[in-house]
Amino acid sequence: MFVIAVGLIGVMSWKVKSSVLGATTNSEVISLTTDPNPLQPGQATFIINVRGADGKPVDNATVSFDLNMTTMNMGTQRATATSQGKGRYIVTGNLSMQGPWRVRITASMPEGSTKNKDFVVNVP
Ligand SMILES: [Cu+2]
Repeated sequence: MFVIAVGLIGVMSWKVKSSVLGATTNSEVISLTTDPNPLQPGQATFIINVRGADGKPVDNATVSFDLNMTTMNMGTQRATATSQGKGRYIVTGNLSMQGPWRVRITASMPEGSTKNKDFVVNVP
């Protein structure tokens, strides 16, 4: 429970900073941070953390994302994230203009399930 509480606080504080909206759809946890943060137009690194229902990092998931604006079709960017260990995956994308972008994360978990989570990040 301690780990889960810390995770929620982290997500909430980051949400305030970056105007990110995300909905948890299951007990597993997919969380997202960006570099830079706050974002700016151009290349960005998306840092995805994947944990199982037990709160432990999941390293051998297959994590992919697709990226597009919420307000217009800019062409969907798709890529597979690279595992860095400790449940951390990174992938880059091009936020080519200011405004709201939808980041859809798909994680194929080692036990066979697939988890999806959408985030909206704002490029100010
Ligand atoms: Cu646009």
